[in-house]
Amino acid sequence: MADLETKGVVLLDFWVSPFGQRCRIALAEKGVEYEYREENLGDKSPLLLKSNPVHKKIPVLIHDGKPVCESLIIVQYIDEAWPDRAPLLPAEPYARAQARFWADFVDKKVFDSAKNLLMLKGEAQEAAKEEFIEILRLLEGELGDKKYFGGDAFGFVDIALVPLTTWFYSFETYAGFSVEEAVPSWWRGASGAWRGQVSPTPFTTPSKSMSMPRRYLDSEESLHLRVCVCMSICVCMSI
Ligand SMILES: N[C@@H](CCC(=O)N[C@@H](CS)C(=O)NCC(=O)O)C(=O)O
Repeated sequence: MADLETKGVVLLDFWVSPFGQRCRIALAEKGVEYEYREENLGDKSPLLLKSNPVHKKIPVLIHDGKPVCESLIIVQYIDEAWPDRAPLLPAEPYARAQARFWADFVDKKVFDSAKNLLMLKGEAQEAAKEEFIEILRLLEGELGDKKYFGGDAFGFVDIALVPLTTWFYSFETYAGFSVEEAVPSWWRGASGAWRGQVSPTPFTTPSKSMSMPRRYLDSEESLHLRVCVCMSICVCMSI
């Protein structure tokens, strides 16, 4: 059994975690072979507790025995550790800083606002909905006419955001709004690019939700249910 002394790449993950999906997408983009280890978040493995003693959360990437924690830091690490293929961050320092800014924005704003959408009710939920739509509009403005956030190539900000869009159907259903109506150009642009470029077969969550690159998902069965379960787990355990 592999442990922290093992050579190679191990990903401690939870199959529907959007944070874990970021790491899986980055590893797939780079063509890195790795061992996937599913964690039971209700009964965390000694390896997870040892590798991420501060937050005790997945994902954790263990590379040649050295653990790296926090999904955005893991994606940047993957980009630097395997630099020869599919650059995820731009080379130019200012463009790199901008990419980090927007990925951080996705973490701080999209995720936190989404939690409010699911947890608040009545007027407070209405306010959360307005805030969420405003956040999507800011992202829409940053995307502009570009195919991906970084330009022509799928990259760091796309990886930060794509897994969270698989939750959009749940948000829409729960909070009663339509992302497509609220930010139509972003819907057409970003989701179209992700569908067309990243996945040959569009993966669509039930109804009209945003697409998720299919090759990065295990199965399309009951995605909505799984997303809700994961969302509940993530929300419940981080508040
Ligand atoms: N900021 C972290 C968030 C990771 C996270 O929230 N992971 C959840 C699963 S989706 C987790 O491990 N929860 C278990 C816990 O909080 O005890 C990242 O980007 O990696």
